[in-house]
Amino acid sequence: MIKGVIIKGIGGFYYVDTGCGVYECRARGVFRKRKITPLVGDYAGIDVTDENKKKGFLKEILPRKSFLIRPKVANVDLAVIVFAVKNPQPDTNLMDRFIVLAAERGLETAIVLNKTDLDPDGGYIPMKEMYEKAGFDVVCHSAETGEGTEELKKLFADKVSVLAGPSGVGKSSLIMSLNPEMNLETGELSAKIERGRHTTRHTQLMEIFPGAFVVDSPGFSSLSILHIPPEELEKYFREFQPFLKNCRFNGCSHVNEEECGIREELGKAISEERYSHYVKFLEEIREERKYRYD
Ligand SMILES: Nc1nc2c(ncn2[C@@H]2O[C@H](COP(=O)(O)OP(=O)(O)OP(=O)(O)O)[C@@H](O)[C@H]2O)c(=O)[nH]1
Ligand SMILES: [Mg+2]
Ligand SMILES: [Zn+2]
Repeated sequence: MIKGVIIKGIGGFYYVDTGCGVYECRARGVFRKRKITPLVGDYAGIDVTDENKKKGFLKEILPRKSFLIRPKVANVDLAVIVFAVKNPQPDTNLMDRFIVLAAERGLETAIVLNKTDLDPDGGYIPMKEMYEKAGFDVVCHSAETGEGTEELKKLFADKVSVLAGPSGVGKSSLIMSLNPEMNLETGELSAKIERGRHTTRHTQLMEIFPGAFVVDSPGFSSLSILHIPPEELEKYFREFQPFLKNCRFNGCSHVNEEECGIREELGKAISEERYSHYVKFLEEIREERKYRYD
């Protein structure tokens, strides 16, 4: 048996990079029985069945350090959330959902505001400042002008990162701007809407420069946070953390309780916009739980 990392999974085949080539592998039935779905980013043991044709079988998946559901990927260190400053318009509600999910999975998070060339007046600066104030690294990038390329190289160095964000924000283009040899398919937004599908159709792991492993994945337009217990939501808003101790009541939900440390910081250390998403998410989660009988 030899070991490698799953870089792609398509049509029942898993492509495993062992460092001595990429092997096309089928999964043994044992995975189905144990209800394990191999993911991009998984470290796997394989049995080679044909060395010349580079074919084999997946034999085992090594324990995972982390995994994300959207996109489906294992063992990443950093989630990089990519939004365009324009075309398509940024949606901070969706951005905050992704931030919550990545935090819940224990992943580091960074934000890229892409296509800055489309807004030379810098209308996105308040959004950048809002996320910086909340404690995130925010890189402004343009594949057109090359702004932010060096900062991105630093961000991706010596780790496994996943790019996540809506369709058309320029995730694949961003990878190509760092390494044109990657040869990924990119597509116009209008063409995507006409065809009703994403340009990137498969999640794929690649080494874009030595030591910098990046996962490109299809964009998403919605994300569910309903599985998160309501009392845990506050943990995933990082700027809330220093002020939780100031709430008068144990189990304060920070919505309408008196003497709430979070609401005292509104418009100060905590932005109204991020807080309004916290309240929305909490309502959604509570609403969903009303109809549960467990
Ligand atoms: N003006 C401008 N256009 C860009 C930039 N980056 C990407 N684009 C364009 O935006 C469109 C979408 O880019 P993609 O890289 O395919 O977007 P994606 O996020 O990979 O989309 P999916 O694969 O569908 O999730 C393409 O027409 C790109 O040429 C940028 O920095 N500036
Ligand atoms: Mg893409
Ligand atoms: Zn409170």
